[in-house]
Formats: sequence, C-alpha cells, structure tokens
Amino acid sequence: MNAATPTWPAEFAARYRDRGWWRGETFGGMLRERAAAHPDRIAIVDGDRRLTYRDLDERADRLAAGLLARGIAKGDRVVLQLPNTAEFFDVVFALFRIGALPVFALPAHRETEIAYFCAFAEAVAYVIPDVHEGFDHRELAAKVRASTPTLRHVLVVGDPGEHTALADVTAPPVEIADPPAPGDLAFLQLSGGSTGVPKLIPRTHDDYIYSLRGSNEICAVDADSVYLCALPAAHNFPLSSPGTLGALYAGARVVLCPRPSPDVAFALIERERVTITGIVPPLALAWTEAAQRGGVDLSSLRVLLVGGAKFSEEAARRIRPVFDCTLQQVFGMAEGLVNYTRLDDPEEIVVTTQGRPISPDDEIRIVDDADVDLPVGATGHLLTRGPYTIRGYWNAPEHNAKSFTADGFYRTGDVVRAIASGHLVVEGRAKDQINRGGEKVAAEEVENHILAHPSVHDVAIVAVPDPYLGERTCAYVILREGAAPLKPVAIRRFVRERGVAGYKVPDHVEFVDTFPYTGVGKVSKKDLRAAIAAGLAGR
Ligand code: OOB
Repeated sequence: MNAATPTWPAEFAARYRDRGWWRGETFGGMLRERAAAHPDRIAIVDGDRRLTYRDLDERADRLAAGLLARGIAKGDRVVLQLPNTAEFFDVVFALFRIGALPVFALPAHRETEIAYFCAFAEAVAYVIPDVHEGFDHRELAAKVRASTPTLRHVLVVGDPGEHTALADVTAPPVEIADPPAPGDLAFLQLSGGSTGVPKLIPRTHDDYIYSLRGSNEICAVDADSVYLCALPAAHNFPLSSPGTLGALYAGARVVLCPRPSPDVAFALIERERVTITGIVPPLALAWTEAAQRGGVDLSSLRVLLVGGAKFSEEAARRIRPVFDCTLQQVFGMAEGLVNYTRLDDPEEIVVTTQGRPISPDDEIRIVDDADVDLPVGATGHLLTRGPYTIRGYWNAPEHNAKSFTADGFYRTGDVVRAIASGHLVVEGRAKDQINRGGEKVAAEEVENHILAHPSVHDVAIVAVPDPYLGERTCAYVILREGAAPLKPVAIRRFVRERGVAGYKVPDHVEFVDTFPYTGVGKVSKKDLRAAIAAGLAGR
C-alpha cells in the first residue's frame, strides 16, 4: 500500500499476529490446501455444473497463467462484474493467485459507475457476462473501453462479440514468480458510500481471511455445510459473512443461486440440502410468506442470516417458527466490522439486537457529536477499529481525514446503542445514505445526477419509510424559475439515462418551491424527513 492508503500501524499488526488473528494465509494458498486435502469434494454448484475443489484449483491455475500471459500482473486492478456463476470464482481465485486485485462491481452497475471504477482504479481489465437479465454488458464495455486509456482487456463469459472470451484466456499452469504475501491487498470492495462517488475499500488476505474464520466459528460453518449464495456474490455479505469464501475456507459446498426469489432459492435449498444462507430483510419477508405456504422441503436449513439493513423485531420473531432454524442477525460493513447474534443467544437477544462483533480485538466506541464517549446504553455514533477493519480508503486522503479519527477509528455513520452483553442495536444513521432494503444509495451521488438536468435548480434525496424495503428514495426537486413543469417520470428517466444502477433511480419525485433550511443555510434533511412524515413537505 502507498502513503495515500493508510494501513495498520506496526504495533497493531504485531498484536493481531501475536493473538493469532492474522495467520499468514493467502487465498491462493487456501484453495491449494483445500484441493490437496479433499480434491473430490464439491466446491461449487452452478446449475447443473458441479466443480470439485480440484477443478476449482486447476481452473484458477490455468486462468492465472492465461491472465499473466496477457500481461495482467501483481497489483493490477481488474473490474469484475459477474453474476452468481462458477466463473466468478474462477476469476477471483486466478486474480488472487497472481496478486492482481478484483474490484467488485455489482451486476446492477451501469456505464457511469463502471467507467468511474475503471478510471479511478486505473483498471487494466474488465470482466463481464455477455448478456445478463436482458442487459448487454458488451456494449457498455465497448463504451467504457473507448474512454478508459488503461483498460486493455474486456473478458467475456459467453459470446464475446468484439471482445475476448474468458474461455480463451486459459493457458497451461505456470509457477507464479512473485505471489502475493498475506499482508498484501487481495481486492478492492465498494463502499455503500454517502459521497458523490463510491470509495474503494482495500482488504488484505490476512485481514479478510480472519473475518472468514471468525464468521465460520460463529455461524458453525464446517466442511459439511452447504451455503446458498442468494445475494449478488460480489457483495461483502454473501462473500464473507460467512459467505462463499467462508464456506470454501471451511471446505464446504457453495450453491449459487441465480435469483433470490423464493421459488428459485427454495428449489435449490431442497435439491442441494442447503444448511445456511444469508439474505436482506425484504427477502426475509418474502421468503417467510412463501415458506408459510409450504410445498417445499426446507428442513435442511439450520441457519438463516439476515442483515444489510435493519430487520424489524416483528419479522425476526417469525423466522424460527416458520423455518424451524436459527436466525442470526448480521450488522456488517464492507469496511470491516461485522456483528452477529450468536447461535446460543437467547431468542430475545436474537430478535431485538443486531449482534456483537466477531473479534475480541474489535474496538467499539459510541460517541456524541463531539467524539466524546457515551455511557453504556446511550445512543450515539459508532466508531470502530480492529483486525479486519480498514484504516483508510484506497487513494482517498481527503475522505480518509473525514471518515477516520486521527487514531484510526472508522466512522461508520451508524447510530447505535449497546446493551450490557455488548450486543449492538442499530437505531439510525447519521450518514447521508438511503438503505433501500440493503442496497445503499448515496444521496449526494444521485443528487448530482439530478442537478445535471437543465430545468433543475436544487434537489435533496431523502429516505421515506417503506413497509417492504424499509426505506425508499424520494427526490425533492426545485425547478429553475421559468422552467416548464416536469413530470416525476422525466426526472426518473433522466437519472436512468445517465447510466446508473436501477436501484439508484429515485422511487418518488416531488416538486417543491423551497426546502426547510438549517441555521447555516444547508438543506435540513431532518426537517425534510419530518415534513414527509407529516405529508406536507415544502407545500
Ligand atoms: C453490509 O455492508 P455494506 O458495506 O453494504 O453496508 C454497510 C452499512 C452499515 O454501515 C449499516 O448502515 C447498514 O449497512 N447495515 C445495517 C445492518 N447491516 C448493515 N443496518 C441495520 N441493521 C443491519 N443488520 O450491508 C454488510 C456487510 C457484511 C455483512 C452484512 C452486511
């Protein structure tokens, strides 16, 4: 890492090693070891395809050799935008072996986001499906390639069109001259963000593998587990909590679910005897309703993890009776800290809290607006530091100065309280972000898109409560003087046509004459939210 990307100070790194959290493992080595220990066990199930640990190991080796032959080298960034398919793991492990860094884009991202990731990360390659959910990623890739000088390769799973087929990149395995060390970066994850553009989260082999090991222990994942990857594989929750990588670390089986709807997911749970999976609260609601209708055998399921957004107590109470399995609430963040309720926690704790940290070395501070620590039980801002929480974003010194304290605590932007047992209850959020059922929308990012509309004078994006998603987005728009009236759909279309992920398009648009302003002349989102709740914003 370089000066612009802070890492753990030497004394912290030494402590995390001494205590056995960082054990000097790498992802490349981990797969090699599992493949040697049980080559014929199934690692990945993707539809009718079943890859053993030996298969996955060999595929990673051949692809690593092919990528090296094309000049992709240690430290290079590769934007990865693949759905839940076996190739996702081929590419990830091939890059891990080389020490090139995947940048984990989501399938929903579109041209604006992808062009930004490629440019900001100075990516040398972009890996895509041909067509996914009706969207042709090859066209998008052609545009991004034309505008990104560093981008030398577009690799396509399926029909490559004008680009290169991933299947043609393989080569006979070679010895990797300079493999990554355990303390090196493994990948860049995306931040949910609250700023104009997403930030990149640098995670190392050592720190991430520790979070997997800790998660496996807490969720009782072992070699006999079967993990269903129902959420987009690139997201931190299904990747590591305990997720697909946790399952592979344990030598368990990963079943890839192309879509998380109950019909698709339940059929796979039944067919593959899935024991554990992780979903966001809106899906938990849909799954609970569907499970109550019966007709499928979900008896193999032992643990249902729910997180990414606040899970209501009422919905949480229904999980055990309906699924006859244990609920684990997960409150995590791609920046690091992950909290789980424990398998042996009393039901009251499981349904009313969002869990406690993985590590005894996770430091938690709950502070007021002036960074003063509050007494236990008081609600305040959550700050955290620990063996798998980053000390800074990738190449973002200005953000880092705001997002981290001088002594390295990450400002999560979450407002929480702790109970005596150390379990945290998420009470709200101080960051300017909307949590749309686990999908994070940075208000400023969408506001900037809307401000580009020639008729728009000002805009504020706020969350409005929603029974299903928890929150939806509402754009309050002030038009320029003299501008012709617009319909909400015109704003929504405008945002979509700027090439952003669909979940960022505002759910509602309201035209108003003025905003409530704070004392210093900033739009008061607090007042705006209150006005929405009272049904009379700006009118
Ligand atoms: C997970 O990661 P991100 O990076 O997409 O989002 C993190 C943010 C948190 O700071 C918090 O605001 C919110 O998502 N959040 C929750 C929550 N879990 C996450 N808010 C309330 N209750 C929860 N249970 O979302 C993520 C990463 C790893 C595991 C699970 C979730």
